[in-house]
Amino acid sequence: MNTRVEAALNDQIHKEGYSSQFYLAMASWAENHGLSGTAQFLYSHSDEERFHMLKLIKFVNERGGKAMIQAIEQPPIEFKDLENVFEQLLNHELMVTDSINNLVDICLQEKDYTTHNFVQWYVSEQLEEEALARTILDKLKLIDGDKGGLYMFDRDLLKMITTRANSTPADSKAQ
Ligand code: OFO
Repeated sequence: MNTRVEAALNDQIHKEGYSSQFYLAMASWAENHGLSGTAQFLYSHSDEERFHMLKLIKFVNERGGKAMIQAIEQPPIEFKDLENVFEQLLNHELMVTDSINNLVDICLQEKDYTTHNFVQWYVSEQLEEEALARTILDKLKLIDGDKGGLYMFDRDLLKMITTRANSTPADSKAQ
């Protein structure tokens, strides 16, 4: 495997692993604040990020490279409020999108069209994840801290897990 592509894929493995831990920390925060629907949504999002990481690990190893399992830094424990949770989630996804775009660039520069093809799955996934985070943030801004609104928001996030599970590519549900 091209060493530059391998290094970029390993960097992405680390980022997906961190995403999983970051959303796990958010889920735990939500659970401790009585937001059980939000917590379940974030637990499930954390599982998806782990799947993204595993998919990369398997790809690297199957193509003759060596997937590196690196230490993951401590995610935040406290969040100001629910809006802050989803602001951080959106900003994180924007950073991940930049990283995926960089990976696409490297594949093209190194003429690694197989990896380029593989990475397209992540390009589409990022589009979905950014759109979802923006939709959720818009809802929270509308609610503007209203308790009744937050109650309904929390309940609606539970429904979103089911909708997403039914619309996610089949292989992303395998884990
Ligand atoms: Fe892996 O898509 Fe979010 O980070």
